[in-house]
Formats: sequence, C-alpha cells, structure tokens
Amino acid sequence: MEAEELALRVPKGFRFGVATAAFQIEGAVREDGRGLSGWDDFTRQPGRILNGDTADTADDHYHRVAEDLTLMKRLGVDAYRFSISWPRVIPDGGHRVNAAGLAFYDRLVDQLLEAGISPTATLYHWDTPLPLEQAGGWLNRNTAERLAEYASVLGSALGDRVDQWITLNEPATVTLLGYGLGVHAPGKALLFDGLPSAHHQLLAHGLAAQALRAAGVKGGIGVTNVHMPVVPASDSAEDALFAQLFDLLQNRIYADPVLLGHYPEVSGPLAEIFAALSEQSAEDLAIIHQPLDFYGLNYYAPAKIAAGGGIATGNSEEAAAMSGLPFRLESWPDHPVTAFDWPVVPEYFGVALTEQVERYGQALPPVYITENGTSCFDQLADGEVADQARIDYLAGHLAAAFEATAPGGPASAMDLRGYYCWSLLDNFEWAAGYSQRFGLVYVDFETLTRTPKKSYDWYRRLIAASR
Ligand code: IFM
Repeated sequence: MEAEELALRVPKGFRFGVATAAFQIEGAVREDGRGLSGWDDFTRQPGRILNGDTADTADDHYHRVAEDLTLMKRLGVDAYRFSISWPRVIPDGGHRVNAAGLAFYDRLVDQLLEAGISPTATLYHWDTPLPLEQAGGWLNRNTAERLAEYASVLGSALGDRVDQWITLNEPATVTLLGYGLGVHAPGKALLFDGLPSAHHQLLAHGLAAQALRAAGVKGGIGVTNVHMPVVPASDSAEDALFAQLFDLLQNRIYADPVLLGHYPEVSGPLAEIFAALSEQSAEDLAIIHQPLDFYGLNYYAPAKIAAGGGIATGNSEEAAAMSGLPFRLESWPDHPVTAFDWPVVPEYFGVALTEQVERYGQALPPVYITENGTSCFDQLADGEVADQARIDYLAGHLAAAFEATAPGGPASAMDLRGYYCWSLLDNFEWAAGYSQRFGLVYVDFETLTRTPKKSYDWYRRLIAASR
C-alpha cells in the first residue's frame, strides 16, 4: 500500500517513532567504565549465538549517535524509544553510579530534544549487570530491588526531560527464552521452574514505577509487554488446553497482574504449573499493580499451538529447546513468513489489540505499540535495499491496527496513541546474532556504513503525509 493512502487512516495526533535497545546497537562494551552484563557473558559462551557473534561492536551507536540522530531527523519521527544500559550506568548492579555512563544518556536526551524528537526511555531491555546475573538474576528477588534503585538514579538525572518511561521490555521473553528454554541469557533451561523470574521482573516493574514517581519524573510511566494471540491447531480438547497454557505463559501472567492486580486464576490440570505465581502475596501484587500513564504493546506474530512436543517452527535453537515442552508451535502454511520464519498474518494485529480491550476494558490505559516490524533477507545492491516485504508487513499491520481501533471496529474502545517501528537499524538480534535484519536502515557490519532501505523512505512518506 502506498504510504500516502495509508496516511489517510492515521488518527490525528498519532505519534510515530522508531525503537532500539542498548545492547543491540551500542557496542563500546568496555568503554567509559561500563560493566559487563549477563548478555556479554552469554555471547562469550561457545555455541550460544549463531556464528559466534557478539555485541562488542554491534552498530557502534555509542560512537555514532550524531549520524543516527540525523537518520531519525530525516525520517521525521516524533519519538525515539531507546533503552538505557543498566551496566553502563551501574556497572556492578549495586549502588555505585558510573557518571560517564549516565552522561552518555544525558547527552542523548538533550540531543533528541534539540532535534525535536521525544525521548522514550526503557530502563530494562535485558542487559542485567553480570554480578546480579551471577547472584541468580531474576530468580533472585534482590534483582527487583536493584532495578528500583537504578530507576531512582535515572529518574533524578533524566526525569526533567524524558517524555515516556518504560520500566521493562517483554518480561515474557526473558522468562520464556532466558529461564525456561535457555536460548537467551542467562541460558537456564528450567522450563516451568523458571516462572519465579516472571514474578521478580513484575515486582521490579512496580518498584521501579514507584521509584520514578518518587523521583518526580515529568514523563509518563508504562511497561511493555509482547502479545501473541494464540489459536489451537485443531478442535481437539488437548490442543485447546495447550493453547490456553501458551496464552498464560506468553501473555496473561504478565498483563493481568500489571493491569488487573492479580495473576490469572488457573484451575484444572494447569493449576500446578502456575502455583509459584498464584501463591504470591497480596502485598507484592499491590506493588505490581501501579497506576500506568500508558501501556506498551509489542506485536510481531500470532501463535498456533498443538499438543505434544516435537519440532517447533521458528529458529532452530528455540525449536530444539521447545521439544522439552508438552506442546509445540505449528506453522501457518497459508501465510508468508519472515526471515525468522514467523508467520505474517496482519489481521492478527487487530486481534491482538481486540484482546487487550476484551481482557482489560476500563483498566487499559492509553496504548502505544512500542515495537512492530519484521526481519527480511535484505540485500544491498547498487547502494539500495529494495525491501518490499518489509513495506508490505508494515503497511498491512498498520492498516489492521487502524481498522480495529477505528469507530465501529472491535478495538475501538482502545486509545491507541502511537507506533514505534522495530527497528531504526539492523542490529544484534540476540541468539540469532547478525543474521536477522529488522532495520529501516541497512548496516554493513564490517564497515558499519548505514544505508536507508526502501522501507525507510516509505515510513518517512507515511509520517510526512500523516501530518
Ligand atoms: O529484537 C527484539 C527486541 O529486542 C525485543 N522484541 C523483539 C525484537 C525482534 O526479535
């Protein structure tokens, strides 16, 4: 779809942005007093990351902020969602603040404001300081207290200028891939025994929101959850049961406590799996259930679930790890897939938004899509990257979101305020290393040269025509 045609459907005042995360773009992992994170350690363990890639240089954004800001200015975005590297600011995860690390973000925020771009800062996008990781990471309640202390430092230093604060990014991914399947840092394959990591992250969210408020930040406070609509692979009772289980593991146990103040009530054969959560105290749930100024939602794809373990679709590390589970992800044969093998089913973005309204109703604050985008097999040829598949993905998904939230649409009760495309730049895609390109801007990982893709131009036109 042409950008100008889609622009006609964009609500007035809608905010467009781009999103990144510190560990995926910054590099400079040993500079200016930065400490190591669990991910630095994980990338050094043989066999963890595809092709043995590390994020030591990544996009070298730490040294190329000016160039990346110019790319954002030319794109015309209203807002930039970045994350702050916890070990850059608090190298040992304790009480000592690294002034040089904090100064990097202080300058970034000022530069964004000078460029007329609103800063949206994520406190935690997966880079736990290594000493905290070694002390149990999110299995240790102390990590939540430490995140709150870090939030207080950031709130005092940047609270007068950051427009939106996001406490956590995708706690579900951290728990499922980091503590359940062991394909992300810290590499623990605990399956359902990894669930306490979910509770401690949620507690960290609540404590951090309180700390930011106590620091008097001017910006809004929210959290980002990823949502995958889940469908059973067949009409069988088993598939339905495991689809329900996956929905709980992927979606509900994160969104329900944050928005409703309690974990989902699970009865029957699944109850035992969630005992570690349902036994948590009312005091903790009250901390987790903080008033939110907005809710951040990441959306990439739906999931089709069948009973029985076996080979899952998607990246092969994950597939192998998932074979230990009593269910599997099925493919969507009638739909195209991304380079990651994720199904492209744009109408399910509308379903994802509708599920928020159905599940959370009045409890749902204004919503921002804090990530959406796709990895493609991008090729740089004659100085150009003709990524039509990314343009189609973005256009299809945005159209589905506007249709669902328009008056008369199934999610019309949602106050959808903005959209951040993942991502500004090709970057370090966790266990997949540099093999998956999500950027609007192509990065040559040898020379670090940036080349805007066709999708960058399409997004630029969409933003310009929406004004
Ligand atoms: O790159 C990640 C990001 O860090 C979190 N959300 C999903 C993206 C694509 O996998």
